[in-house]
Amino acid sequence: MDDHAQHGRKGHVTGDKRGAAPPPAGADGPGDLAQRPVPALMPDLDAAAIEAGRLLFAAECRFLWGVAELSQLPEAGLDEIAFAGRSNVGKSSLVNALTGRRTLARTSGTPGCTRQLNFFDLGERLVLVDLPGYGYAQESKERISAWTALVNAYLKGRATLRRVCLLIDARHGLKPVDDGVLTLLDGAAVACQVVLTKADKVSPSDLERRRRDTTSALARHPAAHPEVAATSAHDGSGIAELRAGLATLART
Ligand SMILES: Nc1nc2c(ncn2[C@@H]2O[C@H](COP(=O)(O)OP(=O)(O)OP(=O)(O)O)[C@@H](O)[C@H]2O)c(=O)[nH]1
Ligand SMILES: [Mg+2]
Repeated sequence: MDDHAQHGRKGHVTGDKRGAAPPPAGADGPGDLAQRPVPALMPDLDAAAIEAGRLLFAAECRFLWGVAELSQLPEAGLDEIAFAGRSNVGKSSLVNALTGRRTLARTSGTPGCTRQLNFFDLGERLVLVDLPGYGYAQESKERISAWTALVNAYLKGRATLRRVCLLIDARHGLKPVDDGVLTLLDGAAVACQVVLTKADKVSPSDLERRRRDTTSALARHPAAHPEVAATSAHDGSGIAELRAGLATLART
């Protein structure tokens, strides 16, 4: 069965899983939902947009810098897309899935895996930034507030930051800390795309309900793109569509 038939949307390209990274060892277990298709994301994307996204993310992607303090932030160059969200939501896994690499960004089932801002050059057209997570409770208060301050300062003050992908676990939805990030991005006028992660862990109807609820909540946030994406780094759902959306930001 091809992807068009799977998703029942003739004429639209959806859910192309080619190139998505295989799930890393230790991924949250998919249960019996892993193999079923996730409903189409951004169904109006045409084949040319999907292909542009595929091509961009098939380019070489290399680690540039790891930044643990604001003073170490390198001079801004290419436009940047940052991946933000609560600890363990799947930021590093999404960077790996988008770039089709298994171990580009380090992932772990233990929250607090990413401890610095990791910058990756994508084909000299765009920079991807994998951020430390918000709210890792097992760390000391000092470390949490230092990470939060670093991430917030980066999000508010980076001239080349074109878009923030704010990741939300599809099982849990928006939390107060996410709302705080959205408010910060509103204030800084930084465009934000909300991405539901771990879509393989919820049923299609729950995913749609979560998408609707999240979309309604975003109406209060002018910086947020009104359309909510949904992805699974585990089975590749929504990855091709997100690549296509992000490719519109890349240097040509
Ligand atoms: N089932 C499933 N598990 C996922 C998915 N994405 C990530 N995971 C798992 O969730 C856990 C956390 O993933 P990470 O990518 O390390 O999360 P993170 O947001 O980068 O975490 P921090 O760096 O600690 O903030 C790992 O066990 C991943 O394998 C997904 O789409 N589906
Ligand atoms: Mg991480």
